[in-house]
Amino acid sequence: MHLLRGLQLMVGFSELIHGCIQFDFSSEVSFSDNAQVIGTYPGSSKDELFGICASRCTNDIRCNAIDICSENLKCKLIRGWTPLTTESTSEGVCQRFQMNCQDGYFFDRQNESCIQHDICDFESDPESTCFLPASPSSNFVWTRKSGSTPSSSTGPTAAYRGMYYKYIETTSGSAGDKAILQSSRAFQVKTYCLTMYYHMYGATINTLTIRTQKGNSAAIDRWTLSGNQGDVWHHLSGVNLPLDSQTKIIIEATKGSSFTGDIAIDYVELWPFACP
Ligand SMILES: [Ca+2]
Repeated sequence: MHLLRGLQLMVGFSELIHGCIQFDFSSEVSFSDNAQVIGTYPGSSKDELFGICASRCTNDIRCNAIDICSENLKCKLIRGWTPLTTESTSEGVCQRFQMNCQDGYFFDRQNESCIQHDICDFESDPESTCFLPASPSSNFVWTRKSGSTPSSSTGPTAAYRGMYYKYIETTSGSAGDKAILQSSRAFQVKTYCLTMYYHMYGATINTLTIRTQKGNSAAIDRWTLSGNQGDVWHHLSGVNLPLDSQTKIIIEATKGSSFTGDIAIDYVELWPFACP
């Protein structure tokens, strides 16, 4: 039944495109597949919605699925892989279309191919797919944790996504100690975009830094934040990282003066293009 409806929608969809680049979807995904919404666009008619979604999805590499919601005249551009947030879509309200890509891959429309991007969600140990293992030169450690950190008044009470995150436990160690995650693979010569979630809650939070280092030359800070940011996960929406085969990514947390300095990160993604 889904297949038949999908075919009917594909035919209807082609007819509805008015002056937009054709959106060449391959299948309808099931409504039980949740996905991260990256934007919503209202329209004045259903015809217009298809046009908006087609052109947006053709030009936006982050999008590999769309919802057409005729009842409230909205289209939603969504990432069609592992869920990040639960979206309240119900059958009969929204029609969802998606390119055929495996989990963890997204569809590069310009090159018409599925591309993998890097994710560290810290859900498994060891995590063979994570591009940011601990650096052997660290004098302090990132600890993988589920639930609250041991001390009150600092650290998260749960992962941002899934069960596990990584954090620095600041009950032991000395102020200024640095815990380092360092990329372990070679990159192409281009600018990548790094996104992640961070939690910096406590009276003696020190500093979280993202930097790049080419070979043995001096590292370059690309993003840094210090001090208490409240008891909440924040989204780092994108840091541009010019990379190549010789350049490493470093994520470094520095310990503060007391036990109320726990810094945590979760769901680090590296996209093979500059931040939009
Ligand atoms: Ca996680």
